Amino acid sequence: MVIPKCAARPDCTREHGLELLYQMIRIRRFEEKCAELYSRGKIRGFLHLYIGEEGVAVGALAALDEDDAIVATYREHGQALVRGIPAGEIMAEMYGKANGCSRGRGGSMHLFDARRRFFGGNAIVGGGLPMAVGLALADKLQKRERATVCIFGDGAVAEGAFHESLNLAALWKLPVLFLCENNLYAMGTAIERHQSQTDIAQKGANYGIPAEAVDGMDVLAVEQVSRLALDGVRSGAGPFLLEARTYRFRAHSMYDAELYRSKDEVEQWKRRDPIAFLTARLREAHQLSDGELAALESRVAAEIDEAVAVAEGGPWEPLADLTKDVYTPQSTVGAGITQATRASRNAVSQPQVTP
Ligand SMILES: Cc1ncc(C[n+]2csc(CCOP(=O)(O)OP(=O)(O)O)c2C)c(N)n1
Ligand SMILES: [Mg+2]
Repeated sequence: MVIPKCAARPDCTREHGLELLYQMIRIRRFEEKCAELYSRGKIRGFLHLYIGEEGVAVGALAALDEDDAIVATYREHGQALVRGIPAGEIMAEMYGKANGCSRGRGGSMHLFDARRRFFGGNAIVGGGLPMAVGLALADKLQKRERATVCIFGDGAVAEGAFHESLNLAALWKLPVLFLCENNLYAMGTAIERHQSQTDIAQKGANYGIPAEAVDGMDVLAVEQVSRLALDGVRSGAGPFLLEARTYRFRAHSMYDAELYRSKDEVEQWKRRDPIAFLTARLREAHQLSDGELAALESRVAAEIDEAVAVAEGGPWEPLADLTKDVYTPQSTVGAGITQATRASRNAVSQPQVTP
């Protein structure tokens, strides 16, 4: 039997091309729903959307094996979905429900699933890098042939943890793929305003780490270069630094006046939408019909409806468990606090600042 090739990249099948498209649409629609639920007060706290950057998560994670580890940032809904955490568990976590993947204790920024080797969801910029190095060190010491992909933003490159982590990973030849999602901004700070060298891939050379920059709006290119990078990482050659050049179409967090960039710049990048890009390439090659695209969208819509139902129907953590897993002697935490006070403290109002 001849397996049809994906017209957009001859070394992959048409089926694989459609799978990549499906995963990107899943992320996009899931997050659009999150934005809507946030406006309705169902999701509270912080919410950082990945819309526009889907090609990076989908491309890079397609190159991973099941037992490879992922360490991500607070902009991690897409990575969590692609890794296979059920959408309902992710949505329930967004709601803060006890059936969420972090039992409702983490929320949007702290999706976590150790069984699936998804180690966050980390709110601290650069905080995931040393963790990834630790995970990879454990694998190396225990002679397990697996890799860790460590995802971080351009803002993390300004942190000491970035340099310390690359140094040790290179020195100890650890199996880490450092994946920088360079979306050109760290909150409202453009990369030119926080980096003396804006070509992030070049920073690998300081540590003797091979590095590459890739168009993050092209999922096929991201997957291809991630596979090559991981071949080296798994062979014992040590870490790899991959810079994916991408762009977020939305604000940093849910609300941000976006005074740091022009509307025209955003529109220019929207023309390079990773979903539209792959859709167009598949359609030009007659590998995706209107009916197939519609079927794909309805499959995604059904999954999201189901996820919302799981979140809506999920239980709240009982008040009695409020201090569970809090490492302070029980007696000093609850003393003198009435049930009513606890309940009002629990009902946190919308934060005014971005973390
Ligand atoms: C150590 C630390 N410093 C500052 C912050 C506040 N903060 C939250 S997100 C952010 C910007 C990070 O930008 P980047 O790493 O490029 O990721 P992006 O949001 O663009 O995906 C900052 C400074 C933080 N969370 N942690
Ligand atoms: Mg950034």
